[in-house]
Amino acid sequence: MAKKTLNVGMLGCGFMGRTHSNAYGQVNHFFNTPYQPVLKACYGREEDMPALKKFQEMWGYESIETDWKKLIERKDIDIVDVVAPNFLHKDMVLAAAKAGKIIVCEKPLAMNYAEAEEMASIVDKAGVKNMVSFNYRRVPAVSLFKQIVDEGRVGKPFHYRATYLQDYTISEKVPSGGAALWRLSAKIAGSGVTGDLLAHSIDTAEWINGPIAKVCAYTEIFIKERQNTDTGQMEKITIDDACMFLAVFKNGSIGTFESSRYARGRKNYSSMEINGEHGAVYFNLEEPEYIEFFRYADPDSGKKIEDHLTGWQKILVTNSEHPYMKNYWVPGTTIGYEHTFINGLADFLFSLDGGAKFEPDMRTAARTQKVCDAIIQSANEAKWIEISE
Ligand code: SOE
Repeated sequence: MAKKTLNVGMLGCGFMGRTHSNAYGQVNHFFNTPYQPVLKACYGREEDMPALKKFQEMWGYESIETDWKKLIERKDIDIVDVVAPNFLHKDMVLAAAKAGKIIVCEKPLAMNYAEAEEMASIVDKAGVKNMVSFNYRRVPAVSLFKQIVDEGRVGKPFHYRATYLQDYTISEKVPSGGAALWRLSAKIAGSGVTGDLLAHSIDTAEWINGPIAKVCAYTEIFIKERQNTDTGQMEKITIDDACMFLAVFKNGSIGTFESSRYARGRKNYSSMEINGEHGAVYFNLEEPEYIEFFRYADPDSGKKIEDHLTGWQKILVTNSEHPYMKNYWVPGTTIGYEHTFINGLADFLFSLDGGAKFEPDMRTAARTQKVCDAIIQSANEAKWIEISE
C-alpha cells in the first residue's frame, strides 16, 4: 500500500538532529510503517550557517530555514521535531501546537516542571499527536527488562538501583555554552545531570517500577567557574555536576540513583537493576545487547525453582522473539544506539495511524520533569520531597 507522506521540519542540527534525521531515513528500511517521512526543512541559526549547510547536505534536507517560526508555519511541514537546546523547547512546542503540527521533542521536555506542565496542557488542548524522545526505553534489552517485570518474574520489588555516569566535564578547561557544551549552562539547559541524564533513568524507572512517591537528593558542583564560549568571560556554574538521590516508590520498593559527569572512565554508563521476591534483572548500556536475569521463584506458584541452574543468566537479546529484533538481522547479530531512535519513531508512526498509544508523550514527560524538580528542590532544601501523582 502506498505510504502517506510526512514532511519533517527539524528544529536543530546538532547531535540529536543527527540521531532523529537518521531515524526518519531508516525507519521504513526496518519497519513497514504507514508513513514515508520526507526531510523537508532544517533550522539552524544564521551565525551557524556552515554547520547548517553541512547538516542539510549530509542528511539530505530539501531546504533550510534560519527562522524557526517560519519553518513551523510552513504549510508543507507536517511534523515538527524539536532538537534545539532545552530553553527553546517550550516556545517551539507551543508554536507547533498552535500550527496544528505533529510534534516530536527531545528530552528533557522543558527547563522545569511549570514549563513542562504548560506544554503538556496546551498540546493536549490542541489535540496534536506528540512524542518525547526518551530513546533508552527502546533498547531491546530495556524493553525486555520491562517485559520480565510485567510478567511477574521479579515479583514484589524491594530495590531499584540506577546509575547514569559520564566523564566529559572533569577538566576545568572545558568551557560552558556554545554548540556542544550548552548543557553546562543553567540558562540554556535548566539543570545539569538531573535533567540531562537522570531524566532518562527516571523515565525508565517509573515505566518499569511505577511512580516515585518521594525523593531525598544531594547535588554537587565540582568546578564552580568556567569560561563562557560566547562571551569569553569566566562565569559561575550553577548546574548540578553530580546528583545522588534516594527514592521511595509508591509500590513500597526503595531506590538509589546516581549520576555524574565526573565519573572517570565512564562515557555513557547507564545501568539499572531491580531486586524482587521472585527474581532480579540487571542492564547496563555498555553491554546494550545483554540483559541479566536471576530467576528464583516461579511467578505463578511463587515457589522456589529447585534446579541446578540457580544464578544470574546473561541473555543475548538478539532473537526474533525479543522486542524489536525481528525487524533487524539474523539472531546473534546486534543493533546499536541509533536503532533506539528508529524503534521509537516506528512506534510513534504506527500510533499516528491508529496503533497503540505512544509513550512517553508530553504528559508523561512532564511527570518526569516533576520528579526532576523535586530532586533539585530536595538538594537545595536538604530534605525529603513528596511527589504527588
Ligand atoms: C549528554 O552528554 C547526552 O548527550 C544526553 O543529552 C543524551 O540524552 C544521552 O543519551 C547521551 O548523553
